[in-house]
Amino acid sequence: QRIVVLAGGTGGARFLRGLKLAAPEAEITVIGNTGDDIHLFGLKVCPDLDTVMYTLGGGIHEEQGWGRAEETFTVKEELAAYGVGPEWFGLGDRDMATHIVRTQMLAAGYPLSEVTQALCRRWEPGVRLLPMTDDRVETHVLVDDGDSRRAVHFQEYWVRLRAEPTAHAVVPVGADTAKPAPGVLEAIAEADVVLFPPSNPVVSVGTVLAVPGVREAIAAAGVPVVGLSPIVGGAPVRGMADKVLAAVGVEATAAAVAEHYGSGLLDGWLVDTRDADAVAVVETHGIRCRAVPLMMTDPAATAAMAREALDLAASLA
Ligand code: GDP
Ligand code: FO1
Ligand code: CA
Repeated sequence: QRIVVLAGGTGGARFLRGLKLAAPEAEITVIGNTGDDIHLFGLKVCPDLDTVMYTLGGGIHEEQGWGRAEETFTVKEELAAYGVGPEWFGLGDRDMATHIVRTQMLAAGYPLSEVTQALCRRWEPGVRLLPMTDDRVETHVLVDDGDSRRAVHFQEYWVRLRAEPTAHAVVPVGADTAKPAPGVLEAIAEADVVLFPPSNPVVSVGTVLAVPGVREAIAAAGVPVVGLSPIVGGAPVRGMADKVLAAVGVEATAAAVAEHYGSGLLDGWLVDTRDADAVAVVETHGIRCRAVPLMMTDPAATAAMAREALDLAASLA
């Protein structure tokens, strides 16, 4: 079975760990969000690709959900002593080695997709990890700033500003002219099922879908597309997805997110048991829906979620 998953960072990576347990024989291709990418200290940082790679490869900081386990911050402290920031982004020493290898390979002319493959030779994530594009895409957020508005990089909005200023728009800058990375459209065309993990619908899955051709390839594949809600009980399980949903005019409910994806894209949707009332609402939009436990408390619970998603897909095939 060939499974394609459009993934962000923590939510996507944790789901993938469960999916690998649920479908050990499957060939899993992950199309990773690169809209969160940022250049810092001359280094190219790809938070969501790294989160997937470290989580599946056993190097992740488990509680935090991003960055390396047993991380230290000596380089960051030394940079700060020179007055060199940003001080608000925690780039650790171990993690930095990844960014150095990546930046060096990019400077030598390798595309991000090949660099990612090279990094994965160390981590062996057990999935094929593809960046959505080799082209530069950077998500920016339009926020209130006193009496005016300004655009800030997504990481500045999310990490420095903690998503506190009202967001009016989320723009994946560069997406409109980006090309899908090699293998992306092929993987979708050959897929038996496409899954949207409980990743951020706007800045993770939404950004992957903003790459021209991806949405069309999913529709053209003619295979079941099933998603899992990152919103449980009217709020994100972790993080501030409600803020970016508001910026695109979507309510932070499991049903509203399904409607946002739409029946043109989505065939099936899983909501948490405490959102069972949403099932009927989602089905009125032409999307098959089931209520099952959606808390990724441990790999076994997450594997059960993945099984439910694959079952729903099989019933729609
Ligand atoms: P990020 O790039 O690190 O923000 O990660 P993703 O975009 O992949 O996923 C973020 C989303 O994961 C958040 O909106 C959370 O609500 C969701 N999430 C995290 N843990 C869980 C969980 O246990 N269950 C569900 N249903 N969603 C979760
Ligand atoms: N998230 C934070 O909230 N604070 C940080 O200092 C931070 C550093 C960081 C470094 C490398 C990396 O791969 C991820 C990092 N993240 C950090 C997580 C990440 O940038 C975002 O939380 C997600 O991309 C949100 O979607
Ligand atoms: Ca992210």
